[in-house]
Amino acid sequence: MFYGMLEFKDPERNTSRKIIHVDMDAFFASVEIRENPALRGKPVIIGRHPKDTGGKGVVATASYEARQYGVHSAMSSMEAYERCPEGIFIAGRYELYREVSNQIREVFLKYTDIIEPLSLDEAYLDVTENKVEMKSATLLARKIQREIWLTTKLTCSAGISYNKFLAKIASDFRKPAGLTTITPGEAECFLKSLPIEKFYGVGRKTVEKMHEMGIYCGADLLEKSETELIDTFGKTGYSLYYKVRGIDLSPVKPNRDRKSIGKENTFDQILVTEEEIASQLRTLAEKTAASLEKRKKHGKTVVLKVRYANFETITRRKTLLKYIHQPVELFNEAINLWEEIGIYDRGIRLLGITLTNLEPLDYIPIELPLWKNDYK
Ligand code: DCP
Ligand code: CA
Ligand code: CA
Repeated sequence: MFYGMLEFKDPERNTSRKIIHVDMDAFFASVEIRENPALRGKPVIIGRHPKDTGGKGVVATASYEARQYGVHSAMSSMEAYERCPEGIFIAGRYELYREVSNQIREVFLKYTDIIEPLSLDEAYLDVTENKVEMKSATLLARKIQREIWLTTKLTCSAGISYNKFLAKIASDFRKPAGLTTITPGEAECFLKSLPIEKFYGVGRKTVEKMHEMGIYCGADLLEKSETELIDTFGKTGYSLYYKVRGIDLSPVKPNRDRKSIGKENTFDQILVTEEEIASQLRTLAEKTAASLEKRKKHGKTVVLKVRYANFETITRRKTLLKYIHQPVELFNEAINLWEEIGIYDRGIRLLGITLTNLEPLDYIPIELPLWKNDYK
């Protein structure tokens, strides 16, 4: 590819990775049916009844029975009601769905740490290297499916391939409780016959435009040149040119953990006395500690933030030799930093305590010889 004087090497197919995409079946609806088995086999619609909302509101999802009436996600509840008057409308319980989402994540974590959630009910897993040293990603996916069933009593569908794009399409291929593997050898044929609206990342507008151009499936897309696709669809066109050739090099990106945890507080009344400051720092230390506790983290760099009455803001930080997380430890370090600043006669409008350099609470650092720690 050429951009003026710059030349980029075209991406090549890399089939060495093993990627699984897992997606729960009719997620919110299945959770509700599990909670109330009387709903099984019935058309369940997740969303408030239009009668209760004055006709407003949309459908989050629907059981497969309700889908037979043409009800689907993002449809207005009113329309869903018209299509399926006997539908059972249930307001969503997101707390509960989040809980289930955490449970499936725990299952994934048994097999790999390289997990990229796309939403509450789906994730990509890179299992090229995995914690159980299984060679077959297909067998591993089956194991994960079974384990999700045993822990949540919910079904999911899995797609397995050598890149994210194919894995995602594969998980959608047989639903519910499906399992589809697309091998490097099968990819070309699979993509050729795939309808254009099934290409992940192709929105409704793009589909319309594709149809106008006579593109209905992968085989039609294959005939278009890279330039034409870029000219018409920009970045999407560029990426589709390669995807339809079975090339998608994007890595599974684990959601990076938060880099720091802390609390700050702006005061309605400017603080002037040492006692007030100490008492506020104590409160902040407690809140920060509570947050650390919740996320099961400890850290070894403490940051104190001070904003004076005139809005001048300073921060002071200190990296410790050991990890801390207790309120009293945080408070002591914050007070030390405060005393280091050593200006006691200015009003303060904001204080903040933050801990960075975080690690999981159960992480035991390897003790380095002292000389290596010296310059911290
Ligand atoms: N969701 C939503 N609004 C949407 C789409 C989805 O609130 N417009 C919620 C409800 C779904 C969950 O996200 O249960 C997962 O979305 P999916 O698109 O994966 O749909 P389902 O899991 O419900 O069904 P499928 O079996 O087709 O995956
Ligand atoms: Ca789903
Ligand atoms: Ca999903």
